[in-house]
Amino acid sequence: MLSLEEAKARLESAGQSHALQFWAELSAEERDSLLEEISQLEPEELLLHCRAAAAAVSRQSSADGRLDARMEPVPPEFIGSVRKSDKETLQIWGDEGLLQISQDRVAVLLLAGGQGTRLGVSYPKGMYNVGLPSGKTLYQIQAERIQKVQELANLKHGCRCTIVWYIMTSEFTLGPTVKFFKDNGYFGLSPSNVIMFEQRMIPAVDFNGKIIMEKKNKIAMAPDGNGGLYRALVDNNILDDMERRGVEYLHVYCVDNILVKMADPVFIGFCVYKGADCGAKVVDKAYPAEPVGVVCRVDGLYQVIEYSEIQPETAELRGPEGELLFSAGNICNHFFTRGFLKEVVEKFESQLKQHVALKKVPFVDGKGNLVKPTKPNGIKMEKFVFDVFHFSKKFVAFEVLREEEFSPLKNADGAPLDTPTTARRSLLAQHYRWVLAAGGSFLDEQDNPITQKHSVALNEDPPAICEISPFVSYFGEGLEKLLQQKNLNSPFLLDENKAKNLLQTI
Ligand code: UD2
Repeated sequence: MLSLEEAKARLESAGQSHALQFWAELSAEERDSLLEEISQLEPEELLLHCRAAAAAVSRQSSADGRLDARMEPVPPEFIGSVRKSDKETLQIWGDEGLLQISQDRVAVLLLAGGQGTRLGVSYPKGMYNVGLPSGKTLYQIQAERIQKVQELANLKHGCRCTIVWYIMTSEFTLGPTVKFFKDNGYFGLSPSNVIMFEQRMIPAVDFNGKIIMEKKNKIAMAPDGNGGLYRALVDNNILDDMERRGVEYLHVYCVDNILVKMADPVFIGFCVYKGADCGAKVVDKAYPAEPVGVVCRVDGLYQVIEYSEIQPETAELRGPEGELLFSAGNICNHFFTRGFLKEVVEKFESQLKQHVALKKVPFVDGKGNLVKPTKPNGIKMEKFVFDVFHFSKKFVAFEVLREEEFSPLKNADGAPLDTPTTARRSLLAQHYRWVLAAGGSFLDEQDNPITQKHSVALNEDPPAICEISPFVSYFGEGLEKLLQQKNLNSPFLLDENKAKNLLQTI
């Protein structure tokens, strides 16, 4: 930790001496925590960061406009698609993925350093329970899906494989995430295969390039965006760990999509089959302002333009059939080879774009009073995980079905979309469809048949409530032998025990 003199010198060289203005009023403990925080700011970077933040605000709007003019949609023939591929092709990709998994060459990496501000909970989003009959949280569902894919690969290839789960957290989420996993016995996974690490934090800066103090002894810090991944990989020797374990392919995903297919064999297989070093799952965008980035090309290179940065007129552009021109919606599910990641961290990380977000950041004024601003007063700089796509030598996009793969939890209930209710409904609707496809049907509590509905709208409750544990089925497979011609009383929870009982009755 720096001494007071060293801290003063460091701050002064970056034009940030005000961070110590309340020093005389602080207790010994408060002084230590402030010095600790200042010690973690690298002097050169601090100066550049504050200057860049102030300069970025004025540049921002004009630069984005220029980018829009250079955007082109991804030609359809460059997008692999679940919808447009026949069963045999999907099977070939899925088999390839399971083969790679069986050889321990696939790992998953969860981006879980975000603060979940929109959802408004004080704990990490992965700990959220959306009110499923089982009461499972997002973390538990994900942990169980990992175990199920491992089992599918083991059964097919007679092995005992491991999918390592890397989890990127931040100062906000590390402590509670570690505790949650420990308290829940890592949901059946071996702790040595669940590797949590922390991304860096950076200071919020006001419009004059001065770091914002949120308390007299505390700088307002925020995680450096999900593109902080690449630095965090280096800081925490994650690529070495992957190499040591023989992991060649990484499926990176965001925490809040209740339908996420962990280490999806079809996606992994597709990317491997195509010889890709980098890939992204996309869904057809639902409406122009949907908060997902669009995968497109800029100057011939693949890129994602984030929803916060695309001009509304561009997002609304339509093709000849009335379809959205920029329709390849990013769902934050990415494929990377270890070789590509190595190249990124060695050669390109420092070139990653800094995105600017103007935010209302609470601060202490010159008299030490806490002020909660009513309009944006601060700049947060963030890197985005997809900003490495244009360094790829072979990029692929893979279009998946929204109802099977994408239902994010972003907002608290009461908002129209992406809430706990919509997430719960999507999962229950998916499992309802799986039961019908397997030849099962539903009865109500009085044993009256429930009329079947073969298509359930995205934001609608299915006619019957049914939840299937990931331990029983990963993507709807294996249900026929259990459920064909069975009448199930809604609500129906199909866990491992019930599946065993059903097998015994056949
Ligand atoms: C993300 C995508 C967007 C779209 C959407 C789909 C980015 C930059 N944008 O937007 O294009 O795919 O998801 O749901 O990827 N995170 C960290 N560290 C941080 C900030 C975020 O790990 O410093 C994690 C966060 O915990 C979450 C993921 O990154 O798992 C996405 O973050 P978000 O929910 O803030 O992103 P959103 O919805 O703006």
